[in-house]
Amino acid sequence: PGSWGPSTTSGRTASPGRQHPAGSQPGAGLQGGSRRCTGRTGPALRIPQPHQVHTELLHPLYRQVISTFQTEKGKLSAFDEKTYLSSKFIKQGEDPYRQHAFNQLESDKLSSDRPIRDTRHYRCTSVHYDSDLPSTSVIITFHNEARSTLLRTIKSVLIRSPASLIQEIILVDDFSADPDDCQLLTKIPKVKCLRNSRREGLIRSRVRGADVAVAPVLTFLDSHCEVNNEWLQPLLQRVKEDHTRVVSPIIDVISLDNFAYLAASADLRGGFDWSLHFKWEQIPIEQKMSRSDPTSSIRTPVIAGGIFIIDKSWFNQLGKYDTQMDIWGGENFELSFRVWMCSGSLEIVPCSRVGHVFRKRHPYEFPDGNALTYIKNTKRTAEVWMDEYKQYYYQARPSAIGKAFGSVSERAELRKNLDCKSFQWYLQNVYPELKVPEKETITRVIKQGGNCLESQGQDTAGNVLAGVGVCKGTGKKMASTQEWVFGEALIRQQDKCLSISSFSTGALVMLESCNLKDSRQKWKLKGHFLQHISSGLCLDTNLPRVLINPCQLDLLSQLWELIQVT
Ligand SMILES: [Mn+2]
Repeated sequence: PGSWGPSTTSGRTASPGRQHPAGSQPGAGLQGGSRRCTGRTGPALRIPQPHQVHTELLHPLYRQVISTFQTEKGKLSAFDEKTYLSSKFIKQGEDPYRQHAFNQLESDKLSSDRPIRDTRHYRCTSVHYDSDLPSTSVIITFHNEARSTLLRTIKSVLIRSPASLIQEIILVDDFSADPDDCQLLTKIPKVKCLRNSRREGLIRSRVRGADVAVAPVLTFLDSHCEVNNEWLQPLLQRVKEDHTRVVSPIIDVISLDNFAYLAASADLRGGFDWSLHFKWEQIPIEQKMSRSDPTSSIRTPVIAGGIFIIDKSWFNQLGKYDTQMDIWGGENFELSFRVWMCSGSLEIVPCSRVGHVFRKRHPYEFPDGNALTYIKNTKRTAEVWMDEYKQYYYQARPSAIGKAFGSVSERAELRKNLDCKSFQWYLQNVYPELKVPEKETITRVIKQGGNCLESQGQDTAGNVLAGVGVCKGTGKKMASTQEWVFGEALIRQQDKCLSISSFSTGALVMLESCNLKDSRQKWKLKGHFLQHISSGLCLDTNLPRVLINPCQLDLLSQLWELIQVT
């Protein structure tokens, strides 16, 4: 469900909704990394054409791959695909976007096993994986998915995974209008179908699927995906090496308009802001610089949530999901915080690629409304996992204040029993890039008689000028050009800070983009002076401009009065 995705290398934006792209990245897959897969022997699991080889001369692993490939193809042909699809083809004259928020006509036109471009970095093809990887149960939940899209998801898994690694594909039909959408697919080998008797949402549906899964590893997959070559082995390898790793592929983009398969940038990880809005963001520059191996995995503070792999016993031990969350949204934060804070880790494995149709809207209804559901789910997350930092969530999402969210005592108990670390630990160790807002944002006016310090627009060189002008407004409502915020030695107006143009006497003072490390922007209040810290010079007036001069007592042009506005 939903929409979460990175931008593609072609520069297209493909992630509306809660998850925004962090800018397109040309040259996907060209970044390096520090991890090297270890402990692997034997050939890569690529499928040669049977007629090209004498199978008796092959390594046993190749022989096995060829034979399973052939039998899977044979078994698949037993399923009456034509009838399954044609009964739900889009009708002439019908809006192809109406039901699914993507172009169903284009999906219906494509074959269920169409080839897609291998979007991995070329070095991925020579990485070797263990021959004894654990098998997985693939869990796909859906609600009224287009048949052609759902079938292509399933077939891509069967065709592009070593058969021995796919234990089963568990479909959880979350009360779709037509039970046959799911039921008929059970004629395909390994495919099982569970149907909810009422709408439960993604979270409870996934837990239901996980509870019946028999393989040691769970793979959660969205219902409008296509997995790419060798997508599964790199993920299972990471989980096999350390069962507390929760791993995601790079999520490529399947166009919602023409179903073209587009490579996503390989330099992105999951991030968020204080309103718990997911976004794709660039890997921090230091990490990027130290990456020498493009096949190595990328630590990520959060996962997008639609596609990931987790060890089944670890999933259970960690408390599965918060099943009081409804329909969709926010569950990825809850899981991500829980994994990190309770001594696991999250990563994106760049040699695994899975395509996903990113949409601009949810194609289905939320019984309680989209916004309210998202607030309930993220509020539960904040209340259980964010400690005192939840204040910043409420500050960023004031509509969550006072909203009902049910009891979280069970989840709080779970956190205690798992002996998880604090959210402060998470911020310091996993996501130091997330800036903590200033504790209080009191705005003030800076007065000199009847005049006020103000920003005065840009000069011809594009600099934002500072100066003094007649105070505008009264009491609680001042002109925004005359309101200032103090904090961390900065005197700030939105993201612009009061800054000296040079360190010499008489230098003009202007506004520049705030930078905590720039000593030109640091000030302190000393009596009635506003003193620039490193030069020791004082803010002075030369109407209508402001500048710095040696501090001089009783000089009215250096006398400032701070008045709190809010
Ligand atoms: Mn989706």
